[in-house]
Amino acid sequence: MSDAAYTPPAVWTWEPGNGGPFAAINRPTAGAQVEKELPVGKHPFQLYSLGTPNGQKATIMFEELLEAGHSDAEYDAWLINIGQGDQFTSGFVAINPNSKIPALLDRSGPEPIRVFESGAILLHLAEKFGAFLPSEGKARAECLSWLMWQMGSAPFIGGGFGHFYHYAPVKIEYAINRYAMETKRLFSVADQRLGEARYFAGDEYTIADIAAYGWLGALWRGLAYGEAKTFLALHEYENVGRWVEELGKRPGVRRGRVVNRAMGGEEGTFLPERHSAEDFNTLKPGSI
Ligand SMILES: N[C@@H](CCC(=O)N[C@@H](CS)C(=O)NCC(=O)O)C(=O)O
Repeated sequence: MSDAAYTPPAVWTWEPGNGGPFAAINRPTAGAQVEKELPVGKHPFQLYSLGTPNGQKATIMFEELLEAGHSDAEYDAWLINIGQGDQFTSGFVAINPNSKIPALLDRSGPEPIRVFESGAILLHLAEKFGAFLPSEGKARAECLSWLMWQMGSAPFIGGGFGHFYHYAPVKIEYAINRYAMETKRLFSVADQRLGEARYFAGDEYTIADIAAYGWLGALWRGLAYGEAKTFLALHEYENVGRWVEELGKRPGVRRGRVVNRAMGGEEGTFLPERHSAEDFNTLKPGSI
């Protein structure tokens, strides 16, 4: 290995610029950096997000609920541009002290309820609408287990593999080997599960699938981290491929994955914000 040796000092200190391409946005402290309120629309649910794999979990869930006939699940999706620091405004921090998208304000009851962490948003909505979450027994336990598996594994794929393979200003062989191995292991876990069951929880499509699709789907379709699909030989995971293609035909998934996107494709093929079902009609034909 040719990586330069680094001896950590006794106490680490932060200097602006030592965070790679995220240097401008990441800091070692929490809390608001700017006083600014969030906009509020007319619907019961206010989503503040961006169309990343974590953000897509929430938009796919809303579109799946609407597709299933839950008209009370109407939502406003506002764009939080994490590259410009929108996650550090006082309004956003008030609903997510962790300053990460997605974050939700549920205004459907007598007092607004904040929900942050994509897994918590999925659970909150699933319980509220009695949808995409088996009510009891083995199927519920499987659903919750795979949901937590996904939430625990995403940082290894994104913060580990994606960061060191694609974003890091220096390519560190040790780090890439470590996280490529872990990402392939996670694909192997998913592939074995989807070889024995149609969906993660069993026969039923659930929030465990919605959570996993943003990540596994983006990598398997070659949409994340440059040449990662080839580098990780993701075509080997045929059961994951079968599942990604099946989910990719669902209207709720197709609509959800274009909402809150700010880039990555021709203009007019995605919706940075969504305030009504009619907004999809403004897209170029074939966008969803
Ligand atoms: N565990 C969180 C992770 C959310 C997350 O990492 N969001 C990223 C975008 S995918 C973000 O907001 N990053 C902004 C930052 O780190 O400043 C969840 O699943 O909601």
